[in-house]
Amino acid sequence: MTKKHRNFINGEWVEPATGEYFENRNPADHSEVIGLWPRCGPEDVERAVQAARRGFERWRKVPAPGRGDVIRRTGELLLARKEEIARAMTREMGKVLDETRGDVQEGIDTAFYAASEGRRLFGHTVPSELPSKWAMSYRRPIGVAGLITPFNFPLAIPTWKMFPALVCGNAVILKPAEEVPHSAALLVEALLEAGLPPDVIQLLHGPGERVGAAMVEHPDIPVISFTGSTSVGARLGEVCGRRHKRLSLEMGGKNAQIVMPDAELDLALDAVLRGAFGTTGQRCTATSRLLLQESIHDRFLERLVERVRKLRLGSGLEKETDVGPLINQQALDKVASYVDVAKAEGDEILTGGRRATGGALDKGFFFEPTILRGVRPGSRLACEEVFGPVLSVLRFSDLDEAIRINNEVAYGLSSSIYTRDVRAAFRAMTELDTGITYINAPTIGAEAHLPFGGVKQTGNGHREGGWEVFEFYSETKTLYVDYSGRLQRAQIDTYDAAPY
Ligand code: UN1
Repeated sequence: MTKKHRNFINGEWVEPATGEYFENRNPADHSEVIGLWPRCGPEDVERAVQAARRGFERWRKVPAPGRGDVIRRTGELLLARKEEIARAMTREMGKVLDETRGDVQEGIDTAFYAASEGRRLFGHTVPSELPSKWAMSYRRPIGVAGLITPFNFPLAIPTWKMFPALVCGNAVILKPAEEVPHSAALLVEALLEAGLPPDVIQLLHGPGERVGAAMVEHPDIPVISFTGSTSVGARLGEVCGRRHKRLSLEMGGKNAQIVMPDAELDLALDAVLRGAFGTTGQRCTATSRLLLQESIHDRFLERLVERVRKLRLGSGLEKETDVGPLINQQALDKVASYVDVAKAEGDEILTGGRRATGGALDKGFFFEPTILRGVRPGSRLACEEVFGPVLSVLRFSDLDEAIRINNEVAYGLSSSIYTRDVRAAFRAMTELDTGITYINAPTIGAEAHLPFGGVKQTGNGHREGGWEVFEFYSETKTLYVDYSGRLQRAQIDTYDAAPY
């Protein structure tokens, strides 16, 4: 019988109040059921919130370096279990083992970095305008943080949110994507084993429309962090605005790699292969546009197509596999529909363009790596996020035009330029309208200790990763200490009674 898994609420692994479950299947072989997972409802959310509130009251009193120690031990456990977690992750979401190992490593890096922040969490000490008075700020926890995470980085993205939230002294409720409940459970197990007080973390499974929506509406979850689609992010923004909640959104991208004529073309070629087809194109940072300068356009494309045709599709657990499956049937249908749009828009399909079939591939959601040539700026394939192995190629004449094309989409997460010209590189660094720009590196590959996030429709001004995320998960408190022994009036006595 298929194993029924549980939520983690109030310090226990428990069945859902709804009594309902959903199947988690392997996207590389859809006949394989990995397990049954709870399909929670609002009642489960309510229980989790009440438990998390108790957890918060306890956890906020633990000194931040101590909270950091728990996260460091979590990182050590993840390190010891890296291979086991990577395999479980590949099995439930499909990307190749090298990439799931990288995903776990990103979580480990995040743990060690966040632990070190537990010994900083700096405030400021600044001079007061009045004598015998000190002025300072420090950072306080906020409360219960609701974290809603996607399928594509089942470990890294929950840790990006959870570890800083915990180091800052908040309690957390994690609602992972329905496709990756197992990875989330392994993460929670590591946290508990590392010594996190059990009611500080709650794990709820189920669909976003039900569980995520109830979390966002709940008055006792003052902080929400979401990674997912721009359309869902917009809905969350409305609710959080109405309820005065703090909200961090990481949403879509339409990232471009620009190749200048002076670039090292071999390097640029390796980069676009990895950026466009790694994780089967299912990254927010995936390269989904390739901008080629006209003098190298044909030459570069010819070599790229040759390399792409050699990519091997299959289960991410097999060593030979370069590209795993898409996550589910819906994703497959969406990618196929974009190929239809491309045809209707007159783009030329240089390779791919259809579901990959034959042998074991028939059992999974495989799509052939696809290159579209002649995509016009402003067309749907030039502007919309596909979230699959589909690369739109656009041609430009000079850097001005490349920058213009890069910037004329609604998203702004990542961008990349290959060039040996320092002037072009600096112009790209300052003029590409994205949250992240890479010089001579692919659009993917962000590191855990730097801010991560995008501009325009990609985000709402917050960053994950790095030092900035600690500001999101804490509230600034300002302190004034007057030891003058008299009433001192700011703005008035400052000048009238000043002793100088
Ligand atoms: C995402 O796709 O949402 O930079 C995150 C990268 C990874 C993280 C991607 N380190 O591609």
